[in-house]
Amino acid sequence: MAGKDSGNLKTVRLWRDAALRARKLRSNLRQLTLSASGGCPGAGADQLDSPEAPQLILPANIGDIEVLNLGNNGLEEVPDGLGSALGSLRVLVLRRNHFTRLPPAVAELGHHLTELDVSHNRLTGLGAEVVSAMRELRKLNLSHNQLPSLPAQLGALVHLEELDVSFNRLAHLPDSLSCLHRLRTLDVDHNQLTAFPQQLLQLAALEELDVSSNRLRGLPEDISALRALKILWLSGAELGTLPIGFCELASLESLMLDNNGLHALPAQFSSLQRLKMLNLSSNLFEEFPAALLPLAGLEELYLSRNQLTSVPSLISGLGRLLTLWLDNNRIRYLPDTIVELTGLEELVLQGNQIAVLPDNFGQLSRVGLWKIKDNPLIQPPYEVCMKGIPYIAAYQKELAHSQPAVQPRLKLLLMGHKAAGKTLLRHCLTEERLEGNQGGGDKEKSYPPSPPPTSKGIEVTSWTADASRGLRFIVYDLAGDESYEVIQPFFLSPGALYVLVVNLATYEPCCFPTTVGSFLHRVGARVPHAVVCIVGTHADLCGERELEEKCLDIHRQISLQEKHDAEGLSHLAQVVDEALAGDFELRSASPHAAYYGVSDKNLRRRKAHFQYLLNHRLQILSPVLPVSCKDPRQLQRLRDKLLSVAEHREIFPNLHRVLPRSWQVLEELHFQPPQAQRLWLSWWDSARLGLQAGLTEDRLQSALSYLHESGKLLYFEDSPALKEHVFHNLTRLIDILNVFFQRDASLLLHKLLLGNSGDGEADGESLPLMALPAPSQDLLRATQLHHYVEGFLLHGLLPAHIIRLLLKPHVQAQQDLQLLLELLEKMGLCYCLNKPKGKPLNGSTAWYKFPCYVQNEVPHAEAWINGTNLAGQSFVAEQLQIEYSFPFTFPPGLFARYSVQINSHVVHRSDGKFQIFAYRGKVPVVVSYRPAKGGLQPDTLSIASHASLPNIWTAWQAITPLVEELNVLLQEWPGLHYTVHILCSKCLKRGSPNPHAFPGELLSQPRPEGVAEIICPKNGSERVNVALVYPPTPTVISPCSKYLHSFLDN
Ligand SMILES: Nc1nc2c(ncn2[C@@H]2O[C@H](COP(=O)(O)OP(=O)(O)OP(=O)(O)O)[C@@H](O)[C@H]2O)c(=O)[nH]1
Ligand SMILES: [Mg+2]
Repeated sequence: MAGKDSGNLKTVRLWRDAALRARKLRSNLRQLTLSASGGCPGAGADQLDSPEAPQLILPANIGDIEVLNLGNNGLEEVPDGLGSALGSLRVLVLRRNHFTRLPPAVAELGHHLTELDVSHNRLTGLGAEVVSAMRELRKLNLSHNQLPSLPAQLGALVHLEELDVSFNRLAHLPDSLSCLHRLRTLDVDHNQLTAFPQQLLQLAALEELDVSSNRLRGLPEDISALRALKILWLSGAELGTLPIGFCELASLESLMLDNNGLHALPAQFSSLQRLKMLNLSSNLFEEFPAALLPLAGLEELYLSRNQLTSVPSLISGLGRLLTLWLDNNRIRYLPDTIVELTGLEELVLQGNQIAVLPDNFGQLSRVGLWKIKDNPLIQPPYEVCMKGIPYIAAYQKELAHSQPAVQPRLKLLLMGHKAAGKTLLRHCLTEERLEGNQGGGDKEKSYPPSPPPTSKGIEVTSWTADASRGLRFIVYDLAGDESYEVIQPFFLSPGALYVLVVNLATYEPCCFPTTVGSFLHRVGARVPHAVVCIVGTHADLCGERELEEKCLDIHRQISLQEKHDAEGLSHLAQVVDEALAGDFELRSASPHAAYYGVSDKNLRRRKAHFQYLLNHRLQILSPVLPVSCKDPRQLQRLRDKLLSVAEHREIFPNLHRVLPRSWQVLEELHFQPPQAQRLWLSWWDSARLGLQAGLTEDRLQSALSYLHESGKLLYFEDSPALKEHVFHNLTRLIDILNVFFQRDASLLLHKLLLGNSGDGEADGESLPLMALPAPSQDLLRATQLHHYVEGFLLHGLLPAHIIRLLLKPHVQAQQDLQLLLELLEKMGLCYCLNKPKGKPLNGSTAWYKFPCYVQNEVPHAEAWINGTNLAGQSFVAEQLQIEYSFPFTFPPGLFARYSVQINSHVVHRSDGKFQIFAYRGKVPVVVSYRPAKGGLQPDTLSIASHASLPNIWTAWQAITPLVEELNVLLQEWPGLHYTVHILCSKCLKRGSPNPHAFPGELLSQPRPEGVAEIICPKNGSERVNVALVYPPTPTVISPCSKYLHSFLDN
């Protein structure tokens, strides 16, 4: 009984009950289980290497055995003497073998056999004689075979009580079946029936019937004859409608009707008063079927994947309901009475249009399974709803006792290419409305404002866009210069409005990828589902026609890109589907197939990820909005437009939410002295403020996520390294980041000279200067500092005392510097070159390396060359190489941050712009990044090592932590599509330019049992040792980001 949509707990329960029943029946019998000597039951018989079918020998003296299990042995014939040796046999289990027909020996056992299980074999026929011989049979399982028909003799087995012929190829059932008057259970699901078999209507004793997954296309009116029927499964049977006679099946307790194209139920359906479980999922109901409301005994109701828009208040009449699934409909609100269903244990509402939950949700305290994601929730806020009923209850209670405050505020990010006009646009938009700035912004209010001389990386300002409604934008202006690539992703958060700025004067269709396309890819990878609008500046420099054409071209190319990406993903999802359709054994035998050897579980994960990517596309608002910063009217139009987008309830539902007073107090407390001045607060500091505001720790998270999304502060709840910090002082954080990422020699020098001229010399770390006259001292000092600046810009190297000078205004004590450096390390921006792991530096100067500054193309490569032969001939050792490819976009700054992240795992490293050579222990590793070459080859990042075959585990040990570290970083990019492959060592050894790539999923799978080699389809099906493809122990699949996680859960 495995209908497509019936994969719920209840199926499992039913199965378990049946299994228990069967076991109980047999528990008093003498049993024997035999397996073939070479057989390895767990691995499946197909994998046996032996060309001959396995032989089983029956032990002597088994005449009194009553139950014989020969399952899972790869048998084609039963052991010799079976029929004569087993005079008392009653139960024979032959499942999961290779029988193509019923063994004739079974006929000899026929007169005493009561149960026979031949499921999961290759039966194509039964043999009329054998069937007729089994006169006493009570239970027969023939499921999962290839039977095209059943013999008429089956009808002679008049004692038969249970018959399972599911998963065969039956187009008809024999007429004689109607003689099985004792039949209680019949499984005919997953066959090729084209109508409901009339003969079944004679089976008056039938209690359980499964006809799912046959194309029945309707039921006969006289189905009412099956009066004893308690369990009826009709999933995926293309019924379309139900006849009125159906409603006379008065004994029905469980009914599966999912996936049948049903629009409505007959009014008489309400007479099925014994019904406890009803599955109507995946049908076409637009209205909640009223005929269900009188079914007071109903305990489980599934209405997932229909088109319901509302739920009637009378649902509270279903007072025994334990399970209610209403996911993936179009429900806009729930009736207040739903909270009267206090017995509910499962409530599934995800994928609807619910914005507000009824009050008193806390009454549903028994709900353990609660799914609400993918609803435009406003009240309570999404974060609260996701956490579960107790949180909703607490929130609602608090709301009832406090005065709610409305604070519409939206984070607005300006992004785009260098000199696109973001900063001027920000000035012009916020001009006269400037409400004192929040971040490192400047103070000009005059028009025309002159933009700052050098772009400042990231600037944050607050803009009261509509004073009458109190609507405020927190504007993040992200400079387009590449130097900032490594830090900007920290500022891209969900729930914001992204404004992509394009200079229309210089725009040409050929520069779409660099000025628009790549930005969209990045935002989509970091914040899937983000809302983006495109603003074209410099309109004053374009003719009317030119303006129109360019805007249209951008619009067109965006659609093309979007279509191309979505099609690509759908295709990839389809490949996974196809792989899933074949079974694992088949997959493991097809080296050419895309998912060679990948487990079903891994494939389902993959599929879920593709589905997530497809369902969470950017929301790009069209058309392109042209504007000239010189024209106040156009600027006003743009302001109005941005306001109307922000105010749009469906686009930004959160803007309209009513917030609890405590959240507001929490926010105010963060920005009050003394904590306001601190660079960041620890999570505990924040929690203490939360307590002051009346927020207990468990509810703090929701409030902080809200403040993060609305742009007020930064709080990285998903980052293991950063979630202990709350960055409320954005101005200072950005100032500090800008110090390191502005890449401007004169600015750096200026800062150093300023820093050095102060009282910094008092401590021992300042520059050691000899006793020289003052002017020469100055000169020498300047030269030395210049030298440091050069080293920094070329190699990314800085000693701690110079960093201290650079950070002078932010650093009072040595301890401050230490904390700051730790923060930069946690952010993955730099690492300490010479600090031994976990030990302090004894007096010597600590040197820091900022990998994003590394310029040299080729690092010192001794480590790697040791393994190879310089003449370019083959490697002495075996190579392991894991390759990540990024077909759409490579996350900006990823390589630099990864360089930092791996530092705790490696020693003796040597860094190049695109490659790092290092050792893990004594084993060499190399990490290399290969940027995309045009559109043809994707960006790749690979991690490699080598060792001799017997020692290959050392190479795995070297690369596994690096792989896991990369997986952690990639979680910051939930919308990113990338693939992982294990390159074939044999191909690498041969120096093949195009080595075969095994699916990366194998990294998280155990090595297949009993298999020593797997096949590389390149180079004439060469055999590769499994140890070169599967790690010794499977890598832990990194916990996916919370977004995908909840998606997978559902
Ligand atoms: N004529 C005209 N000039 C503009 C317009 N918008 C911006 N500019 C000019 O374009 C140049 C670049 O503008 P910015 O605002 O600094 O560009 P940006 O996008 O902030 O650049 P980065 O910060 O480097 O990424 C400046 O000289 C602006 O004065 C416009 O609408 N019309
Ligand atoms: Mg700028």
